[in-house]
Amino acid sequence: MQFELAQINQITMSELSQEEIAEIKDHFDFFDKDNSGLIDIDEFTQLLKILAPEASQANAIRGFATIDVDHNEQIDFDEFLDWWKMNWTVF
Ligand SMILES: [Ca+2]
Ligand SMILES: [Ca+2]
Repeated sequence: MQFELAQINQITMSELSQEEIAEIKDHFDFFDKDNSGLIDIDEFTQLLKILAPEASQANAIRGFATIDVDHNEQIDFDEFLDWWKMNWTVF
């Protein structure tokens, strides 16, 4: 079962279906509390508390900087999608 799961993850990483993208967009919209279409550091800190309760504020700041590839201090959906495909592994 472990092996099958790993295979599924690999497929997900290379190619997402429309359904998967829609599902990730739902997560993105959920965390985008002010519906700005972007996730800022405050929203990201809230997100991290749910996904990784043990993460510290320093983790949140470092993680945010890693995900925010273009350094505009906002996470857009493309950046979020790339991060999600890596299974949130940036910390
Ligand atoms: Ca927002
Ligand atoms: Ca950005």
